[in-house]
Amino acid sequence: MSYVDEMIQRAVNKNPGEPEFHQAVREVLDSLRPVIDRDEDMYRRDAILERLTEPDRVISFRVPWINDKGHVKVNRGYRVQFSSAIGPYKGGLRFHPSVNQGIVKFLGFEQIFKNALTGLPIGGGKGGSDFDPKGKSDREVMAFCQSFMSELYRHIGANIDVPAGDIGVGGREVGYLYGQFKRLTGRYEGVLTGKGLTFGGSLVRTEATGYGLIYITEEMLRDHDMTMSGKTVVVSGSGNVATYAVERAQHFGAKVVAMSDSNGYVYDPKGIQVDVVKEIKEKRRGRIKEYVDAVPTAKYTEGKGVWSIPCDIALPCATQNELTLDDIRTLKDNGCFAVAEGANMPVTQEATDFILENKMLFLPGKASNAGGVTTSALEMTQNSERVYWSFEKTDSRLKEIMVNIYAQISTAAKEYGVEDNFVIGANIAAFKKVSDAMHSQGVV
Ligand code: NDP
Ligand code: 2IT
Repeated sequence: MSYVDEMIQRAVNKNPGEPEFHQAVREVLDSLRPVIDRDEDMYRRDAILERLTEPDRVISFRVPWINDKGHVKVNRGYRVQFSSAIGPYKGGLRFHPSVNQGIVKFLGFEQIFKNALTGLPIGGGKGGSDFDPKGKSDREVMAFCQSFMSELYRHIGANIDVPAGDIGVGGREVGYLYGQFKRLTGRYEGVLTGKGLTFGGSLVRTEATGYGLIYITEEMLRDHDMTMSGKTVVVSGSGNVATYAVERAQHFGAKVVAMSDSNGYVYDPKGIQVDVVKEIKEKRRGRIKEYVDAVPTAKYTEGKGVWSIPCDIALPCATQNELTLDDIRTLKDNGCFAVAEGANMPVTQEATDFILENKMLFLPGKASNAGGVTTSALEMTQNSERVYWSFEKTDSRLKEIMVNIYAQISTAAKEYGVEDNFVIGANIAAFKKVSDAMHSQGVV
């Protein structure tokens, strides 16, 4: 059996009950065949793939907190510190009832490669909890965050591990987490990113993932003699990534006609009004169906059908495995020619294979959603310098880095004879950096 096949099998055998982690490992390792096969003996001898697929450490802990009725609740918290080959662990925290160890490991594993593509010195990590912030009062969310940090604080630090937001974790949660870290340690340091603008946060971090997604998508289109202008776009999700992807796509002249949440989707043929979405989601913490109260000409439909709406470009920005083989067949039949992942691994393996076989354009999340962590790293830079950068400076650095990521993944794809296969391009370009650092640092 080839080294790659052995290692895929090993990841499955050693991590039972973690299908998302298996999926992420399989996708990355499959792409690396052209690199590994050239020098299999060396990679085997140094056990590069065994070390790459085994996290530095997995931390799991009890999070007890008291709800508004005075009852004690217990959730489980995680932090997976996956790889520090190229910098301190960096990656978000996800609060969602579906969170388990396998999901945090898949996200931490992806983060290693994403962070390498940014060209900034950050390793890969991820964390979170099965806590559901939906329907909780601010006080309950604060109680949970304080308890979560009461364990997490001993494992993180500005030069050790720097968490940030992800699903269910935004400015409010990062603020509570930061306050508790400071209280426990007495240290005012850039230990979290996505902080409020009055206490060390960076301009553009809120917009960064969605904006970055559009910058790299535009760059891919430009490279294929097209532009976003005049294209019809469908975006799934209506959270942080989705909202700012819509905002930037519209800025570039696209018409975004649909958004969704886990209950259903809205179709607005005149173009989504992003201010209405912000009002519902950011201020009221409401549901996307409320959109039609403000825009009666739009239509709300219960259920998962957002991909049935015809578009040129699909931007999945909600969660993993939300866009299936059936969805991509429908999208293609309706004229869709490009998909760029705003979420982490939103397109299933079968749907990705279909996309590549049918020569549709496809940007994998580890490249296309790297704008968030990029701007987090720029926040770390500003914290170290003890300064704030302007919106324009931060946004132009973000854009520059997204364009550079496209150049790296497109060059790597060409170099290995698979032009326009950005899945292989991204995995190879990132792996080369990480494995080079691993070789140089010896057996650790
Ligand atoms: P938010 O919590 O702000 O929004 C998540 C959105 O996705 C909501 O609309 C939510 O709907 C929907 N969603 C979540 N889980 C499900 C589910 N199981 N089924 C259907 N819909 C779901 O999160 P973000 O926008 O921050 O994150 C979205 C994706 O982008 C995630 O994959 C995340 O890992 C990724 N990402 C985020 C970055 C960031 O900077 N925030 C950076 C890079 C990637 P509902 O409200 O109904 O739950
Ligand atoms: O998936 C991701 O890249 C994020 N949730 C952002 C991580 C970060 O550290 O900003």
